[in-house]
Parts: sequence; structure tokens; C-alpha cells
Amino acid sequence: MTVPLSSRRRLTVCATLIAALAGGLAPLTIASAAPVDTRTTAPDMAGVAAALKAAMAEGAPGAMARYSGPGGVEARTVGIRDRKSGAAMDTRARFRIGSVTKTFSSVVLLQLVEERRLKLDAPVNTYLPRLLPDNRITVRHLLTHRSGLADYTNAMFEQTVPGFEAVRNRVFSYQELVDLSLAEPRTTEPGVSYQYSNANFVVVGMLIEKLTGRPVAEAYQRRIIKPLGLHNTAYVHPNTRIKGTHVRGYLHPDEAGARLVDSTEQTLSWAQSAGAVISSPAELNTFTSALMRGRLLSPAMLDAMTTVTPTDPARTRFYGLGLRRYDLSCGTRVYGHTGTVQGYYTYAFSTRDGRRSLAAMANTSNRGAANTALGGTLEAAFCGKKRAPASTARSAAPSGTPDRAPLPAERDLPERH
Ligand code: HEL
Repeated sequence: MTVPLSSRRRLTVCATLIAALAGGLAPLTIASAAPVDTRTTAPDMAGVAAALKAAMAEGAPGAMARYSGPGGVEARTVGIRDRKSGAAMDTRARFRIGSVTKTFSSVVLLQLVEERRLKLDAPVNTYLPRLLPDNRITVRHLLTHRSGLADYTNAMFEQTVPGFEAVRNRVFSYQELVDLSLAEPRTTEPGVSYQYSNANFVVVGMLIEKLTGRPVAEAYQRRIIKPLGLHNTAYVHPNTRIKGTHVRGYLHPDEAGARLVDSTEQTLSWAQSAGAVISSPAELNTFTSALMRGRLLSPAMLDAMTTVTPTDPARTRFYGLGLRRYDLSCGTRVYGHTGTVQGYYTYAFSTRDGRRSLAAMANTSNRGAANTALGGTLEAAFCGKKRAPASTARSAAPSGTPDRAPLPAERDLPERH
């Protein structure tokens, strides 16, 4: 029997609440999937370009954005993608997408759930015996950043450039990364609070490899890259180079006025399934749009993935299963992920119906103001020029926040949300 969509959403919300309560968790506010977005708002591409320029004014050598919607594709570039050659930013160029990789990993794992090869609410140790010191940590806790596994990258990159240079050519095993996390105190009891950690998606990678018996690269290839016909998207770990036309990444040192560090070549082994995918703006549009259109997951799994809880006090940001939701000032909800790896900031989001998508990147990092400015592309692209009626705008925007204020980037907030 087919369950109507609205009932399925109610069921998902109820099931999640029951699971949370049964697990003895702190009560959570569960926000269900957004209704299908039928707006046809045209993107404000001048606003998108202004946000890109603002990212440059904040220290990015270049930036670009590509929007795809019912009216077609629009792209904007500013600045350069290579400081040595002076080559202009180019929307055909590949770059490192950082934690947008987490959405790829989540899709693969949720497909394995669909295939009944694992259960979301089963302990991780069921599949990876004795890996974690707590049998209460479930697969869902990993995907929602509620496991309490410490983020070993905070210590690793406490000093930005020395931290990066110490790992840029290193190849870690998954176990070594888990050990780094377990050497630190856990940040929450399982399931109790959202504490973003790369360690969660390292364990997701281990689960994928254990259950498929193959490297994660093959899983991304077989389950996402090939079916969607992506030719510029790859998981190349531990190779350090980005093949083909690509954007070079420039890391800001902590010391004011110090020269930018070209951080393009690195193993990304410190992140692997938490952050090592390379892609392009068009292919990120294709990926987030296909995901939201249900081309990668069943309706039930997509409902699970888009069932979110708030991560910030203003309640404009949410996290589902390896997926963020941002509620924009015009009332539009967008789903996707952000990414920060040395030299690259990325945003890749789509509306819930997958009809509109935006990918934006700037070739710098450790410069929060540039990332926040880049985030302004979301408001411009999805809210367009027209202001929403006051009542809608007020209900979605945090009080006192102007309609078009860019959302601050996650690491620019005083606490990590
Ligand atoms: S951090 C985030 C972002 N995620 C997480 C992951 C990713 N990236 C990292 O963990 C890299 C952190 C170091 C980045 C480095 C820089 O700016 O290049 N910073 C420093 O070294 C600071 N000392 C939550 C922001 C996400 O958006 O999900 O990507």
C-alpha cells in the first residue's frame, strides 16, 4: 500500500520522536521536511555577483556561483583561479568541496539502509565490532553529529598553516583517525546534542567499506557519480593533485599580513569520507537537485535525510542526515551542505523540490568573513530581488536580522553549530 506523502511525513516525525524518547534522549524539536517549493522567484544574479565580489573584498583571490532553475542556468565568476598564471575563475573548473562530501557519504549509507544491509538505529559496533567504546552510539547518531565522538581536526588545525603542512602529504588509515578522536573526551552522551565532528563521517566511510567490501571511492562512483553522469566529480584520496582544469586554493595564515599559502595539492587524508571529494559547480547543481528530486534515494530515505533538528539558537539552520537545511529570509528552505578545506569554501544547496539549485565557491579559507560573504549568494539566488510579504519574512528570519543579511558561516559563529 502506498502511504500518502503527508502521512508519510507525519509517520517519520512520529517515528523519530518515539525513537528519541525510547532512547532516553533529551527532547528534541523535530522539523519535518518542507512542503514542495513551488515558487518561481527569479534569481537576483546581480546580488549573487555582489556576494562574490564581497568574498573577494574579504580576501578571496576569486569566487564563482552557478544557479540552475526553471528559467535556465546562470553563472557568475569574479577574480582568478590561479595566482601564478593569472587564469580567470572558470565555472568549468574543479575544486575541493570539503564537507559537501558528507552528503555523498550519507547518500551511499542510506542506500545501504534501503538495501537492508544496515539499520539506522542499530549500534555502530554491530557492524564494526568493538570499534567504539560505547554500544549506545548508533548509525543515526553519526549521520546527525550526535555521537559525541570528538572532532580531532580542531586540535590538528589549531595552528592553521603548521597544522596543514603537518598533514598535507600524510596518509592516515581510518583507524588512525578514529584513534585520534577517541584519545579526546567525548563531547556529548550519545544522541543528546548536536556536536559537529568529522570523526562521525570517518566512521560512516568505515561502515561503507565494511558493508560493501570495497573502497568508498567505488561506492561513490557506482551509486552516485555514474548514475548521474558526473565527469568532473571524483574521490581521489590519497592522490594530492586535482586533474584537469581546476581552481587553485589559497589558505590564509593566522598571522595578519602573511602571504597566502597555495594549498591546492594535499591528500585530504585527514578527512577522507568526511571531506575528500572534488567536483564542479554544474555537477554540484546536478547532485543536490537529483538528490532532492528523489533520483538517489527512496521517498522514505529522503524523508529521513531531510528530517532535521535546529543547530543554532536563531533556528535558521538545521541538520538532517549528512544534510543541512537553511531557512532563508524569504521563507524558502534550501537543503545541501557547506564545505571548508584549506583554500576552498563551498556552498551547494537546492530547494526541496530540486527545481532550483546553487553552487558557490571561493578559493580561500581561514578567512571567515569571506565565507560569510559567499553565503550571501544563497539569499540572492533563492530569494531573488522581490522581498517576500512581511509576515513570511518575519517568520523565517531571526528577529532583528535584516531581510538580506548573509548567514554567518558555521565556523564564524562563536560556537560551532
Ligand atoms: S568545518 C565546517 C565545514 N566542514 C568542517 C570540515 C568541513 N572542514 C574542516 O574540518 C577543516 C577545518 C580546518 C580548515 C582551516 C581553513 O580554514 O582552511 N581552518 C583552520 O585551520 C583554522 N585554524 C563545519 C566549517 C562545514 O561547513 O560543514 O568542510
